[in-house]
Amino acid sequence: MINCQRTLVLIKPDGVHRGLIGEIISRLENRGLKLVAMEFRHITKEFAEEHYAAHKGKPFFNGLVKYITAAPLVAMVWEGSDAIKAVRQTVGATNPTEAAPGTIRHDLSILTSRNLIHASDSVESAEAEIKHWFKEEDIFPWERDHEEWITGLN
Ligand code: FUP
Repeated sequence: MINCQRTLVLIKPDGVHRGLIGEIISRLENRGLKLVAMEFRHITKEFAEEHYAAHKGKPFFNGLVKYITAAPLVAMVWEGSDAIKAVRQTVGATNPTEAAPGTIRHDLSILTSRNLIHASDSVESAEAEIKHWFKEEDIFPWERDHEEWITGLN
C-alpha cells in the first residue's frame, strides 16, 4: 500500500449520545480505510488535558475538556493510503458550518463545540496521539482479501 499511514479518530461523547457511532464508522469504512484498533472509553480530566494540550490557555479549553470527559467515547486507529489527509477530508472543517457538504461534520453537526469527531491533523500528531491512546499490543494489523481493489496501483 502506497504511503500507508495510521491516524487517531475519536467519536466524541456527543456522537455516542446521538447514536452516530455506526454512521461515522460506516463513512470511514466506505472510504476504504481499515480499522486496526478500537476501544469504548470514559477518559479522565488529566488524560483529556494531555490530549488537548495544544489548546491549553484558550478560552474554550475548560469547556472542551468537560465535553470530552462528560460521557464515554469511541477511540480508534484507522489505517490506509494517506489516511491522515483522507480522514480529515471525510471529517470536514472544525466549524461544521464551514465544513463541505458530504463531510461528517457538515452532515451531522452544526456547532464547533459539538463537532462529533476528532482526527489527527499531521504525521507528528498522529504518532503522538496514537501513542497516548493505545498500547502497541492493542493495535491489530490485518490483511484485507480485496486490498488490491482499494489501494492497488496502475
Ligand atoms: P480539529 O483538529 O478540527 O478538531 O480542530 P482544533 O484542533 O482546532 O480544535 C479542537 C477542538 O476544540 C474542536 F474539535 C472543537 C473545540 N473548539 C471549540 O470548542 N471552540 C473553538 O472555538 C475551537 C475549537
